[in-house]
Amino acid sequence: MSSQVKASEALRVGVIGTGGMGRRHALNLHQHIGDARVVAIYDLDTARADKVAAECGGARTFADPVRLIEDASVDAVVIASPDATHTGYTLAALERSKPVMCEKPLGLSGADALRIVEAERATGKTLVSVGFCRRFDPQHVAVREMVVAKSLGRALVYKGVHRNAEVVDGILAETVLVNSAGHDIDAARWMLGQEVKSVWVQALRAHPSTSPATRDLVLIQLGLTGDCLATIEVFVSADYGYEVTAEVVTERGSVITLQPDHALVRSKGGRGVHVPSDWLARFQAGYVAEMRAWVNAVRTGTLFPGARSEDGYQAMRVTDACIASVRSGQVQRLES
Ligand code: ISE
Repeated sequence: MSSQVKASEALRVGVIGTGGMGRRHALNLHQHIGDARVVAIYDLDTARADKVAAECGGARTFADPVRLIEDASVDAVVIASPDATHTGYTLAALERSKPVMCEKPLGLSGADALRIVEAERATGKTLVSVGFCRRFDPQHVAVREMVVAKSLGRALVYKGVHRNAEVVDGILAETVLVNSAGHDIDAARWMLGQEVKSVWVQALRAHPSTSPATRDLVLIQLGLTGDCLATIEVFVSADYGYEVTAEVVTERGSVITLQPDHALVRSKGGRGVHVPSDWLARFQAGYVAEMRAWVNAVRTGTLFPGARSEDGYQAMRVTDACIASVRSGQVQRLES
């Protein structure tokens, strides 16, 4: 049992950032995880912080995120603020020995994420968990079980498709890689159990209506240490909706995630299923499972079964190489 939390008491969680992801984590903790209580909220937008605090049963709001982290009423912290703040807030939590669930990415670069790995190592404790939610998505878990069991022989190729409906005009390939592709890089590592040894990345502008610098479709090829290959399409202005698939091609077939559809709708001239508009709808089951596993790990003082600081670092280390490749047009090799 963690030193801060007694067996009978709920884990007292502070949430930093109440945008889409932060609010979803706060509400999941409040509504679906009985062993946790949201006791503290911070957001630069104080009106938004007040709203989420009220939705979570009257949590305290803080004017400063570091004051929230160090407050004695907070046992553990969820960081879901903008990407550029993740490293600083996670380091602040480590300085105060507070367990932290940091949304991806763990930093804006491999160097940022490595600072966290080293700071955590200096505490002598495992305090950092990373929000790669696909590790708790039932569809991704089902695919990985077959890959690990080698039910269809050895894995050969990981094929990821990651589509968002729309993003701001002028998005750069570097932003797509740092903010979005980390999920797919982590999923490839996690499903195959291998590390990335080479990357080749290209990017294009999908819509002529966007500004010339826009690169909203990124195509990533990976070479991995177990002689597997991976191809990942990250298309962040796909227009039709939010859709993610992961397929692993094996010696004797392939296994691919299904969409968590609930109904097939027949209407005049057509039959079809709903396509979610964003990740909050698509991965809700995964977010709840991830947060439940994190709360349980912190309360019992056991290892979080999802992504930890090393995984957050590996994702950013590979992302650094992807950025170098998309800029140079060349294959980038990673030191083993
Ligand atoms: C967002 O932060 C996520 O984590 C989503 O899963 C991803 O699809 C989206 O591109 C990111 O911006």
